Amino acid sequence: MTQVSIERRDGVAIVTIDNPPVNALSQAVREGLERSFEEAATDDTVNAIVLICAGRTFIAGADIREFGRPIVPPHLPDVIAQIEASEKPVVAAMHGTALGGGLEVALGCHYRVAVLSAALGLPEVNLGLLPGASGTQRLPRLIGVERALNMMLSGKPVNAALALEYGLIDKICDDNKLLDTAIEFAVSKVADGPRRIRDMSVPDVDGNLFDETRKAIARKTRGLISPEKIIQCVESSTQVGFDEGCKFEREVFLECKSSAQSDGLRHAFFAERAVSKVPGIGKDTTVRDLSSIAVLGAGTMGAGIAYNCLTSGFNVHLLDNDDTGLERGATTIRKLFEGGVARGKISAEKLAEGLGRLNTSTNYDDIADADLVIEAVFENLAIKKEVFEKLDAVCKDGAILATNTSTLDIDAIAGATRRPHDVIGLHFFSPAHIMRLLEIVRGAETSGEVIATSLALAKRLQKIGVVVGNCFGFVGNRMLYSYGRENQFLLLEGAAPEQIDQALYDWGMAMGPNAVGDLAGLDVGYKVRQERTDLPDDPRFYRVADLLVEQGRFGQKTGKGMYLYADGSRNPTPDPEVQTLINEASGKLGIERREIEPREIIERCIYGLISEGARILEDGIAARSSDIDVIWTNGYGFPRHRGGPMHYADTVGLAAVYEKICEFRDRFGAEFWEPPELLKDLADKGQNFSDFDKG
Ligand code: T1G
Ligand code: NAD
Repeated sequence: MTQVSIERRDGVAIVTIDNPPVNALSQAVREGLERSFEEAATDDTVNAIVLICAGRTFIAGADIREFGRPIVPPHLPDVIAQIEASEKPVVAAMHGTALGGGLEVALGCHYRVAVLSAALGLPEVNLGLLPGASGTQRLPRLIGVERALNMMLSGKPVNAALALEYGLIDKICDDNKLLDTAIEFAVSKVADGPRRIRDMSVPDVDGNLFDETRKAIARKTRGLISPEKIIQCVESSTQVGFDEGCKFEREVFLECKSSAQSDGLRHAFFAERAVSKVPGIGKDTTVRDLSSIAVLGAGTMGAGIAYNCLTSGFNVHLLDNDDTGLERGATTIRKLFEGGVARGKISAEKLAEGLGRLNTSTNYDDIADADLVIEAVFENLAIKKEVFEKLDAVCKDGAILATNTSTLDIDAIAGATRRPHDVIGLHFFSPAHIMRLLEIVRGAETSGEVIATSLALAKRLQKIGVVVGNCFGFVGNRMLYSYGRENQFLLLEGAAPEQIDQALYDWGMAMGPNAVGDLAGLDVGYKVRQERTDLPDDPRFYRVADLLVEQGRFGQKTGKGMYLYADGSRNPTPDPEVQTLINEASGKLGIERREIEPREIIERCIYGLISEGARILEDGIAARSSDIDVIWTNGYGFPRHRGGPMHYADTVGLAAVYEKICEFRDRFGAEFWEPPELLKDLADKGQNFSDFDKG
């Protein structure tokens, strides 16, 4: 199939790209553009050119799949230069999302027309890249330096109305009038001829802008390479000519493209798109209609989940068996709405409309007609089984009964009903209305319909739904146990809480394990450990955490946990009392404390994750290693630019990871560090986890 075609109408050549799903600028498309613009340039019957795309969107960027290998000519900057050099006016006609290289192509055109619903952006920074086809030199010339910089550093698209205001586009038209409007516009520009952005000068700008921008984004872009490169490129546009600026841009673009960070972020991009491909669930699997959702338990999670459902358009019934709890939950939801209005995220009308779809009660009969029930009561199996027995009795046939349990056995909970095929785990992450991850836990009898409906629900809630199997802690929390275990051991062996947290924070984790424990509440983990009967018989296992909880130090919620939180602040301060407690515990356990280097802290905590991740793949609890990566980068603050724990292992090399884990086994014992068979097998074959996924 030709991916680029050309036809003529009224003396206008219409060059159409048709490369589903998003008209990415693959090598074939670049070649097709080169050929078509050559043809249009040399055809005397052609006075102007319109570039348009078939399908759901204008060009959504370079073909990211090509970035893992050497780029094959024609190179995009050359194709764009050819388009701009046209003596006949070229009009870009845009719909859907004109992104990255797609917007750069449009900036190579002389004029731009877009439909009202279009979005235009340079999201390369999200892939650890920068606009590498003259975008950093053209956009400042067209819309000004500051706006251009903001668009490139945020990676967020602007809508057509704002693009018109910026001068990024010349005309907006109705969604169904794009081609006609573009042809008419092209004809109207024949007399004017081309208007080349390269010939425009960069508007003056306050020289301090770049350093101020660096300061402003420092925290958010901590450890990332490409944001600084973007600033350097845009700064160069104010200092050197167009061609020299483009030359510099290309050099740093190629540097970013070959970086481990971009590789990690590109992996994350595709991994998040792969999660929706679930074995046994096809496009023909029935998705049930969901309009009314009941949320059971109005606590920390219940209130957040209810708010998320309300802001996604569902009718919500919040139920709790405790009036105070219910009132607290309803108040939390109202405050979340008011916070949204205060931040300008939602309108007062939306607040009223949203709260209008909320009902509350303590009576189970009031939720008999709910299409979906999401249970978020105490993390106690007996209580959850009792609740599901009640739900089974009152809820209509066909209702989906979901539990937000963080660790408990879905099959045991489903076993309390006569409809285990309608029971599923929907594991939200705190805060539920913010965290993008939704672990969808399939029980042994959960039906395909219920799984497919849960995936559709995740999309409506703007979550990334990852389907996983049923075991203790599913994927995320099961791996967290290994990560946390090593943290606990390191505390006893000589590392201070703040030292461990700093090492992992510097390595890229959003927060260290001890600060996370205090945030989530040390009592939550303690209660879970108390319920478990299969914990290792090792006196060191979560010893420090247990001692803190037994002293009432639950974390932020009690003003002290592993750290101190003065006057309700959320800033952790090391507490000498805790260090004394830890030193005494080491003494009682006969552990000789020693100096521990950051490298050992990182390797033990991260390789603990990788090792448990490999076991999860062996057990079939996750379908792909990339699913594990999506869970940890979206639910546990694992650095996205490292791609996730399994991708990180691939970048280190599984042979080296295996060797290190064997060393840990020999030093710390096989109970916790026996290398998984899968890891040994892949390492022996010189393969990695992405090969496992392909298999
Ligand atoms: N290259 C290759 N495949 C792509 C792609 C791309 N740029 N964009 C999307 N896909 C695939 C995706 O993997 C999925 O495949 C399918 O298309 C649908 O995507 C030189 C260096 C456009 C807003 O960063 O943000 O240009 O899973 O499920 O939710 O300066 O895709 O079906 O097999 O996401 O409707 C810059 C990336 C590239 C935009 C559509 N561009 N794409 O969202 O569908 S770098 C981007 C998106 C660049 C230049 C630089 C979104 C979307 P599959 P989807 P969607
Ligand atoms: P919470 O203690 O804040 O709230 C639980 C609520 O359930 C309380 O309001 C309580 O009154 C109510 N409740 C208890 N028994 C009930 C019953 N029989 N019928 C109706 N309501 C009842 O707890 P939480 O932190 O929101 O956790 C709820 C669930 O979500 C647990 O299973 C937990 O493991 C899970 N979870 C928690 C987090 C987290 O970070 N807190 C994250 C993910 C999942």
